[in-house]
Amino acid sequence: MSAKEQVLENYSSRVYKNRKEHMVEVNNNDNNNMITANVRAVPGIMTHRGCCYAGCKGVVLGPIKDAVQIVHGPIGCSFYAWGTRRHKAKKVEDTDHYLQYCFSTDMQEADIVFGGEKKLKKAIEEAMDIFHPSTIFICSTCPVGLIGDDIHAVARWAETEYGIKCIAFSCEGYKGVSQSAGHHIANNQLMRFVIGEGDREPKSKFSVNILGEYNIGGDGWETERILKRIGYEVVSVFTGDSSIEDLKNAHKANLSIVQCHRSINYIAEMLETKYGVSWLKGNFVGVEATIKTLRDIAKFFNDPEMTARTEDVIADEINLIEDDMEYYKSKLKGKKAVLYVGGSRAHHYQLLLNDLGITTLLAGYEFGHRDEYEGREVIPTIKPDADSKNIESITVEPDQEKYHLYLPEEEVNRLKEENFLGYYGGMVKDMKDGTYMVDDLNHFETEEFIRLLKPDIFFSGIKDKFVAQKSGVLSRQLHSYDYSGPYAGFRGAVNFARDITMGIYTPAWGLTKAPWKTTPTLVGTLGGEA
Ligand code: CFM
Ligand code: HCA
Repeated sequence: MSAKEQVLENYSSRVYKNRKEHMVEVNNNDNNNMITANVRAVPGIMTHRGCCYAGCKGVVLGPIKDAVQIVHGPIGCSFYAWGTRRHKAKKVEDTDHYLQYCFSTDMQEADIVFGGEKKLKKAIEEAMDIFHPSTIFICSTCPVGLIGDDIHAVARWAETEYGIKCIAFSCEGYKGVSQSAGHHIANNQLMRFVIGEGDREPKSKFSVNILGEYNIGGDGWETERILKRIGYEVVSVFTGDSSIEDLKNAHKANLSIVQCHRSINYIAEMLETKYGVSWLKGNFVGVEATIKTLRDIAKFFNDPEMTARTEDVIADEINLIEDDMEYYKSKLKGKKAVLYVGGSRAHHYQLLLNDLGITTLLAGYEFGHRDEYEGREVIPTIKPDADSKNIESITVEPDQEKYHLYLPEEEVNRLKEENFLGYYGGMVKDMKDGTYMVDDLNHFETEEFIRLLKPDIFFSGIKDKFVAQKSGVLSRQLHSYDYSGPYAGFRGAVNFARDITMGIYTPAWGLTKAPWKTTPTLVGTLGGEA
């Protein structure tokens, strides 16, 4: 019986029927790797997903450094979002910087009963008095939607009262089925109220946006370093180490490079429709992946000098890391991994693992949609359900004044047909036959798959980390990088390889034995027997 069948076998027939649709044994030959994703978790199952508020405030908005981001809700939600995601940012002179703060209305029972708008206004007044920000975001948590506070009206009030930009995000935690709904809500509002407002002309025609790069552990800095070294101008990064001013100018770039497709594909698409900015899916995690992405960008700009410069930089960067990578590869070759992360990294990190000779046995997303698993070609076949229909989807029209194309339209269309522009092939095409994709891997399945597949390392987040460790298996966090990083680009690959090698050669977890396995922790008699 396959590992998948062995895990499923434990379920009641109703849960079996549900969960089997979320597990695929990869077979790229018969081309049928259909998976169920972006639907509700089974009630009562210990899912490792997060909420809509986490996806909006925590993920997409969180890294924007110069907006005061007020969380309207009980304090717990704010505490949770206070620096835990490790989206790094540098203070820049003459730009506000609020990332070290945590702004909350600290809703109490009385606010829930009598309404919280007054308290929200008070919080804005206080923020204005102390910090004088030019931008305020208001983010809703669950109770705000339940009691019906009108945060959008409060935002309009703040704009008139103080002459600032104030944007409200109705990202109540319960919306949708995961963090994914929150990405969409954040994308919509940034498109409505930020992107397109700037008039800063790029200095170079080789101008790019990096979309879906949140600078976790400094990844975005390494990506930018490489791009700038080649000669690209980075107009905006969504949203790692970003400022509102940068984001306002995103429409001025000639190309968007999409790192995390799940969290930002809405903006990538809308930037193209409204302003003509083409996008291509890149990936700066993994040495080979980084090289491919750089060559793809050069192919888009189609300039002999930039192409040559790209090759020079690649050669030089490789030269600097080659020996280290070879050494770590000699230590790691043949090891086996399982990856379970949000919506992108379970794919991207497989490529870095390949560079090091590590095989992936199972990979899954908490909230990726079918396109992240199977590729964008399946999008037309995805049936919207009640949960996805609840999330607003906005449409944009070409902006007569600001629309611009770098390549002629026919060329753009040709490159789209080639699946070069505007395409993401998903994770499955990079996976070997016989390996597993599991969507919304829950606590029980984590334990079971670890027992059956016996990986050398389990990559995930804080909620599942301890499941692995208690099973005696090394765990590394692919969200927070366990306080290390950067892991992106050339230098990041070496950091990653070093951290993994340290972990694998410190097999502490496998050497420990749970105390109850050696001495009974409960002593007594049952039915008269010891
Ligand atoms: Fe994109 Fe992300 Fe991810 Fe994501 Fe996240 Fe994250 Fe993640 Mo944690 S935006 S989908 S919502 S790459 S916070 S930086 S690590 S789950 S795999
Ligand atoms: C989130 C944020 C998170 C959580 C990480 C984890 C992050 O989804 O709410 O579970 O360890 O990267 O900080 O994904």
